[in-house]
Amino acid sequence: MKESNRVALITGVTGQDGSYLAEFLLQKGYEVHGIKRRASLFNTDRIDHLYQDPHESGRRFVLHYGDMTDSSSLTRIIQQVQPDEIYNLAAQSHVAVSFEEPEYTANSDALGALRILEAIRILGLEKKTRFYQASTSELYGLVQEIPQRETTPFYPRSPYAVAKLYAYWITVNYREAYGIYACNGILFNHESPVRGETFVTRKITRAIARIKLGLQDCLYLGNLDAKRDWGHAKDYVEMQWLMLQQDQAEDFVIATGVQYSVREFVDAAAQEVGLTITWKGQGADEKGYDVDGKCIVSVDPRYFRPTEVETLLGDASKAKEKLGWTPKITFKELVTEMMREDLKSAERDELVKRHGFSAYDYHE
Ligand code: NDP
Ligand code: GDR
Repeated sequence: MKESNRVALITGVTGQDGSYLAEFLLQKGYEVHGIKRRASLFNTDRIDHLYQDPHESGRRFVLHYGDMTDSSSLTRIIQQVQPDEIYNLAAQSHVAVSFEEPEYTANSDALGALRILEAIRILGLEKKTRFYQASTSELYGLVQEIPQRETTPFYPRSPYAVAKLYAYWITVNYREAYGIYACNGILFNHESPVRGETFVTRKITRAIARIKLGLQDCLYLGNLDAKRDWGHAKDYVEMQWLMLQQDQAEDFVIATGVQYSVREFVDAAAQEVGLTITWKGQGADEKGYDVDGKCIVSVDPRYFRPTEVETLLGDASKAKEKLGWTPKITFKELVTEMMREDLKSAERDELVKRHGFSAYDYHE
């Protein structure tokens, strides 16, 4: 079927990946439907540039209210949209928050995937609708093999990862039991300038920009030794699409094959704005100082997790061989882009402050 005749449905369209994927599919000519949940304030910043007025005819981008915890909304939307492809990206996606809200995380991340697969089955769309599940390198948790590939055993280390383990297996089960084209993308960490502000990379680039401009004194972080395989979200959403275009549904690891520690990410971000950090102390007492001896980074144990994932490194050879996929954006380019965008917004805040307005006045 021509791409211009295809209809895609994205859950989590207001999130980082949802916004990149919606843009990508619209460029391919898809009609794109997205599910957003009700919030008391607008939460569509990442997709506002894609908005199309509902009063205009021939709309290619349509939003629907729904929630991963509410079967009735999900089934209704799927029935109405009759999608050729569903990308299930919606999730309570913060690992640390999952320790605070384990039941909600299970409901949205584990049962949410089941609700969509059941809707496909109940509506008789098994042969029509292809399903992508946003699985995660967090499944490897306490790693059993380095690097991690599709055959590496799972050992989840958080309520988030355990919920995603259920979603992974229910996707495999519905593929085998009902012949649904359903697959898991086991994606390693991927970031961008629109990454949520509480994930470590964005927290770092935002804070370094603000420290550079005198808007903030210190960046407080948790485990600086954690190592991650960080890629760019833009590269990774292309892979999500590719996975649904094959003859047979399969699961794939998506990663860069290179890892850095959180500390190294801080150093890379600081270098972008000409700051050099000297690290002193260890564990909960570690601090980072600028050339004037001012403490600008400090460990705060409140950001330690009850069980941590210390190291993740992916092997995406299968994706390379079978799909011809390799990431295009390097770690250095990722950090440069994130820093550039966060510097721009810090400069705006600094300008407002310099002219005597508080952020509160400004928003009024
Ligand atoms: P984000 O946190 O940026 O986006 C999550 C999206 O899910 C948001 O649109 C959010 O809505 C929505 N959402 C959360 N709960 C619900 C709910 N109950 N009902 C409906 N929508 C909901 O995540 P990313 O874009 O970074 O990640 C996308 C997916 O990929 C997630 O499932 C994540 O777990 C997974 N993943 C992410 C990786 C990464 O490194 N980014 C790596 C591997 C997997 P709202 O905007 O209203 O909050
Ligand atoms: P992660 O991402 O848990 O890998 O999950 P996050 O950026 O939150 O943490 C990465 C590592 O950094 C350490 N860390 C901190 N993390 C945060 N958030 N805040 C801090 O202050 C801090 N200090 C140190 C963490 O302990 C961790 O080791 C992300 C999410 O996008 C998931 O949805 C996704 O499935 C996985 O990536 C792959």
